[in-house]
Amino acid sequence: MVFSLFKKKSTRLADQIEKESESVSVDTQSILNPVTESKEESLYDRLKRGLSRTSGGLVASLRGVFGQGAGHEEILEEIEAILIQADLGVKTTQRLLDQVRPLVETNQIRDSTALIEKLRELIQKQMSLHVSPLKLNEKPFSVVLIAGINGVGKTTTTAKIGNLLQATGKKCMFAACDTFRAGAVEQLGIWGERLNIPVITGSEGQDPASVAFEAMKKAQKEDIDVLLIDTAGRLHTQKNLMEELGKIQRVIQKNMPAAPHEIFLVLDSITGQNAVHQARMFHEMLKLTGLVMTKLDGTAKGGVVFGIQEELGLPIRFVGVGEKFTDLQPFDPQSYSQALFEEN
Ligand SMILES: Nc1nc2c(ncn2[C@@H]2O[C@H](COP(=O)(O)OP(=O)(O)OP(=O)(O)O)[C@@H](O)[C@H]2O)c(=O)[nH]1
Ligand SMILES: [Mg+2]
Repeated sequence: MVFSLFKKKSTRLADQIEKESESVSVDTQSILNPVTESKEESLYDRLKRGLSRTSGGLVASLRGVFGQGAGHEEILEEIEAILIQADLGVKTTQRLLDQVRPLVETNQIRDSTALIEKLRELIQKQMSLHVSPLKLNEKPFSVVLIAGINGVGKTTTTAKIGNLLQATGKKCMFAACDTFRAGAVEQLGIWGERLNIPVITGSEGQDPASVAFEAMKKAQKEDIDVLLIDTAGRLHTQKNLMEELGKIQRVIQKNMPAAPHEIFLVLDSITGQNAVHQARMFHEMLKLTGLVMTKLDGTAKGGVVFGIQEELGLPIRFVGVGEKFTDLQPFDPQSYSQALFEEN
């Protein structure tokens, strides 16, 4: 059944979505060129604001590294501690240090400005290696599967991606495959209504794979460009969750062997390095094509975005930098590395 009108709305959620929807002003150009735009608050400004808790501490600490009389070893140890503090991860930090060490030891880097610029450059270069185009132009339509554990921001991210794509002229459809919780279906339904994006739903407890199957048929019939499938984050056990996702994936593939074209894992940045473990678990099951890091605005450990990409070799596709509707943006290594070291 296609989600239509909600007679009885969960008012708090509806109010919240209404509030967010009011501030929707998606600029098509900025989706295509996220780096260069400058409107009232550009994408970059929003990213900078989202990352300010991380960059504030990171830059202030790095500024203090070249104190009077500090020896090379002392300086390098301090840099190491600061990068780990920002949650870049131990291995990733080591790799950065290996590149910075000879420059510090030969005095090619002897002040914090040069150090920060070098770190920024290395992070940008490294992250750019993983950039690859999204498969969202597939025929007859593209299928995007959104997975992740409980509460990381899957449903909100599904809606936000739908909105971004819609602004670039793509006709979208949502499939609410979290049938475990009645509220989950309703939540996506409200987003669909607000964004004018059809939502395929099932009844509570219905096999989510059958909802995905129905959505595939509807998407074909209704000439949809991108079908976005929201899934459950919590089931009775983790094993159940993985099996359910596997089943959804098989049903989609049976319908269209090349699909899902994109499989995104949504990760809450606040989880820090634990996200690496989550990503490994999901990657094993689903063969992920990319990651979405949410809630960068709520953490002082925004370095985790770099750490995770380095650990897993998976591209970051989008980042969430706030609860507002416009606070999701395509990931761009240059903006990220710049915002990470921005003076507040
Ligand atoms: N600050 C902030 N909050 C976010 C962001 N993304 C999502 N949220 C909030 O995180 C909460 C959970 O979001 P949902 O989209 O319901 O998460 P979910 O993964 O679908 O949750 P389950 O379906 O219960 O597994 C909501 O309050 C969102 O507004 C973000 O980038 N920043
Ligand atoms: Mg959800």
